[in-house]
Amino acid sequence: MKLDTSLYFITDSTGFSEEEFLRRIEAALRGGVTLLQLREKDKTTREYLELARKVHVLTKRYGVPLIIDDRLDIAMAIGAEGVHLGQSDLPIDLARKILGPDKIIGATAKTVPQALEAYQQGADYLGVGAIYPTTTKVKTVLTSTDTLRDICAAVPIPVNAIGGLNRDNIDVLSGIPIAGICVVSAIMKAEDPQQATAELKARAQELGLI
Ligand code: TZP
Ligand code: MG
Repeated sequence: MKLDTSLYFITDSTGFSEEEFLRRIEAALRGGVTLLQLREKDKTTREYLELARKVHVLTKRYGVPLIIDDRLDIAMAIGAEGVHLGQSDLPIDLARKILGPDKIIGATAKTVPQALEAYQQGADYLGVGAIYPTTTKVKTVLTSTDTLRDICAAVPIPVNAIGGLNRDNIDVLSGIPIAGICVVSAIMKAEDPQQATAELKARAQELGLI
């Protein structure tokens, strides 16, 4: 499956029944997300694995690669297309050694040195942020759009902006050569996730971001 980070949906099942969570994921896929990450922080390994299996059935149906946050073992166990690793997770070079050249490895970077290191170790894309404060469960600090721009210039791989982004504020990214945007709440918590996805995509296209 081809890597297209232009509209990258990162999920958060907090507060949803499994049925509603999966329904929202399918709606986002119908709305046009190009990459999907399953991100679970409070589940047991077994729970994470079972949910990943179910989400993978959906993403495969829509031809969208599934990225598993943090957990290489779960990504491998279900045959997911890739894994996303932060600065406290397994180092990118070790993950690459284990996964081989074909799986997608994403990395979080908040500075140019972190971005260069992740790229040199074999990351396929970078997530950079938080651009705005976020209500999503995450330990993060803000990253300026200047740093985002510097990171885009420093590495030849796709760079995505993340953090508090929605249809009404992504104009702040105009003119920065990002490959795409990552969102959680803008889709996950939308009244109509399919429509929210389609509208976000249209806005990002209108601004020339993707
Ligand atoms: N990393 C930096 S900000 C963030 C992550 C995982 C959460 C983004 O969530 P939202 O709801 O799109 O602000
Ligand atoms: Mg992580």
